[in-house]
Amino acid sequence: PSAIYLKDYKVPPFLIDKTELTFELDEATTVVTSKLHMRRNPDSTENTAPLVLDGGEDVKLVAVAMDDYVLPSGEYQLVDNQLIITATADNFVLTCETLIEPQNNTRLEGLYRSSSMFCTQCEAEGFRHITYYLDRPDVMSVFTTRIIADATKYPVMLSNGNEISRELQEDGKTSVVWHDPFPKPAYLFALVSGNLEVKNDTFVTQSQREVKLQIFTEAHNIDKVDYAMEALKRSMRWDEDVYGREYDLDIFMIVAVDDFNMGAMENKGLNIFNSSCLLASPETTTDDTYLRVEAIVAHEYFHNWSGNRVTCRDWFQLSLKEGFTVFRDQSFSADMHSDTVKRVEDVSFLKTAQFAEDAGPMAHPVRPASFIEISNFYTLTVYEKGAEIVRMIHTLLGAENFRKGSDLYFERHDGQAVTCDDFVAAMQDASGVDLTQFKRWYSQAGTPQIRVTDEYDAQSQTYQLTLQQETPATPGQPTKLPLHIPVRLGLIDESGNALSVSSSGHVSDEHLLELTEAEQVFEFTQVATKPVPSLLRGFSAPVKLSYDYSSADLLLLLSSDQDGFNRWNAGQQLAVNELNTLIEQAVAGETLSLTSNLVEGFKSLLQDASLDPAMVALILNLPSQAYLSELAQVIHPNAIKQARQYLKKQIAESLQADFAQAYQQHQVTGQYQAEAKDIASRSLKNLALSYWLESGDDAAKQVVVAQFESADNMTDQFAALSIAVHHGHDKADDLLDAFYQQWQNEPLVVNKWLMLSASREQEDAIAKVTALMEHEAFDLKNPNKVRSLLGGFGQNIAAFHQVDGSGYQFLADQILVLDKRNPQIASRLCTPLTRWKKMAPELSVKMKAELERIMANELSKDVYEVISKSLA
Ligand code: HT7
Ligand code: ZN
Repeated sequence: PSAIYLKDYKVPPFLIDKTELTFELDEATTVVTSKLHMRRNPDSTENTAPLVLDGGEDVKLVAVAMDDYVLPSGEYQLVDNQLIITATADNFVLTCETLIEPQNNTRLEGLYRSSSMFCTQCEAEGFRHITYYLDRPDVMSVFTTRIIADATKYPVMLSNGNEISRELQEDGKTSVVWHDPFPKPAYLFALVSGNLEVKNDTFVTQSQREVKLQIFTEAHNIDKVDYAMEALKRSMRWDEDVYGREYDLDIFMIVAVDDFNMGAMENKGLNIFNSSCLLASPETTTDDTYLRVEAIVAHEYFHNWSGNRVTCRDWFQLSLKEGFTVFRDQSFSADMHSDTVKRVEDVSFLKTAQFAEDAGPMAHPVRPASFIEISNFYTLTVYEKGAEIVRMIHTLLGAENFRKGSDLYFERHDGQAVTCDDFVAAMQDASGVDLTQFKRWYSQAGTPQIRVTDEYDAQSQTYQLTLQQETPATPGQPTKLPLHIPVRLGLIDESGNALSVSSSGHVSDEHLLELTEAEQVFEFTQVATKPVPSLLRGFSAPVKLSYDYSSADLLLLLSSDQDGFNRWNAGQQLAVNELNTLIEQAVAGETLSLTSNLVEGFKSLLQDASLDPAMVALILNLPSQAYLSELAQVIHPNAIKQARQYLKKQIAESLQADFAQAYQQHQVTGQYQAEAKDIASRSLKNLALSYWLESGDDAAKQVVVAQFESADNMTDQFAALSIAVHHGHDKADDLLDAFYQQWQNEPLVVNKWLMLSASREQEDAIAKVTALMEHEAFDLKNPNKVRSLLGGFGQNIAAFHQVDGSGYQFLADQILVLDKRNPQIASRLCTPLTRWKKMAPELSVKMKAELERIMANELSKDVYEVISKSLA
């Protein structure tokens, strides 16, 4: 397989003004007829280029006609899944008849079957698995779609836009026509047909138009869509209030499907969701999932403007829509719940997973310069780091100018397919802020590092901060240029009070520094006393910042920083410092012992009633195995695990009574609500229970079982179960069995059970996971189940990182099997193996051997790209 490059971009030689599609849905062979109203692109210089349409190996061409002339086989060619027609007029209608077999489509790209329904997934290049087309985002067309099916089996027949006719045909089948007036690329096309139930609602827009809202599911799930419907209405209102964006069609539909490669898809007017990201009920859904459902409903809805009305010119610009839309959904969730909690969660995820990606073999810029398979670039870098870039623009411009910038962007580019440069240009033009250097964020991969040193002169009451930035080399990018980095900061005195100081003539207790050079000195005057700097407040840039804080400084920040985010960060840093010392001791085979006063810091947090319990829980939650691995130069998984367990036990034993008390104190009474206040209490209560059990108190053992048995919501029941399983509770087996018995008819809950069972650390864990693959609850065809089981296994440190390499071998075997069915899923499963270079040598060789074994097979483009880049 070969790479394609951003530098080779050319405008399409042909355009498709109108696309008319007919689907004759059938269990055996589905017939697709397309009529493409085409013309040569006046902006293209390739005036004599042949017409090249993309198809797939699973699309069988029956007939092709140009205007009314049926092309004989000598007048077109089929090469590498492309349909090539050399002689074309300047304007013509191309008609194609193709046959596809959705029931045999295991890749879940294009048109496929999920349970009893037909559904589609066309982003990024799925449409070519339906029919021959110019399957690229800069070809935007007005679609009319006719669906013909047996309405007794498939009464619901949906596509984009508005339904314009429905009639019973003479042959007994039903024909439904949909028309979408907004030009769109093929990746936003959608079709759904099946026997579905619907929940109806309405939304009145800011200009008083009534929009019909519909959520479709299979009958047994329709009672779980109320929360998503409310979340949708909140999203629609928020986008009007915050961005001035109104919905544009008369109907907005969402469909839940069980088999889906990702979370959800923003098809115009017809979003399709993985049921795990849409369905919610208190008994079956945890708080985390409630928040995820709300965020994903919002994310897909927000794409209607940031993605659909204004789309990407090419797939290298993916972050144009994804980074911006993630930023929008993060802001929405922050507004709906707690700003600080949301920021901590997002940053924690970024620092754990995106930083690891940025330091690994697949590191790429937010706007990649090349790819082999675009599906591999739906990454944390494009999404999460992309959102951080938009957030930095927001910080540099301020809220008001940012809004002017987004207004200008939507106005200037409505109906167009554009680039990240166009986005930045709109922000710059609307605000007058020069973003020329800032644009390097889009093209440079790697996580920048900022080293900070300081100097205080008591006599002149002057404080100097020196900031040095450097971005490490990444594959294909050996050297980097300085970036434009916004650094928000405040200074605090030894009692924790904010110091109001002067910088560049501006007096305030918070400042925004703009770091643009490799090294820069910033001076503050009127600094009454030697300060402790609170740096990078709110995580104002996606960087690794280091400053030589003493433990006392960190405790001061933890207890008194005015910035909630930095209080959490100080707590994390204290815990990381302690854990790193313990990890060193474990690697050296020494007896572990604590060296800091972390426990005292945690005690005062637990006793401070003025704090948000959610923040206390976040701080007391020790840095994850994955985050500590990201920070390590060389990863020793078992030493990290040992260090975490030891620290947890020490904290638990020292603060046993505090945890027992916190558990009682944060009980939530009344009906379950997925509201910030209750979620916060449940998170602290369950964290306290986990520490309390770890302390060895027998009373906690009983409480765990009692909570499991009496909980009226999944958050509490699953928390009790996970605590029992991970702390080796003697009733863990019974509880796992009871849980399966109780929920065996709820697939989404069963998936949680699969994940937890696979992550359970036991001697014979690989055998247990192998047995689970044969369990009635498992299904290799279903991505959610594969992710649950193999994702759970990946978290099983002892099993996955067996020194004999059997854990890696097991995963490699699964990747090879899955690659034949579903390359996108197989490719994502490779991630843990790609981190082999940082692993302790005895593990690293075993991982590499498995990568080489995979590489020796005939692979999909997806897996080939990831494995070959990892071995390079
Ligand atoms: N824009 C959507 C991307 C997506 C996708 C990409 C590749 C393969 C399958 C997929 N399903 C959905 C999701 C989003 O970011 O909103
Ligand atoms: Zn998206």
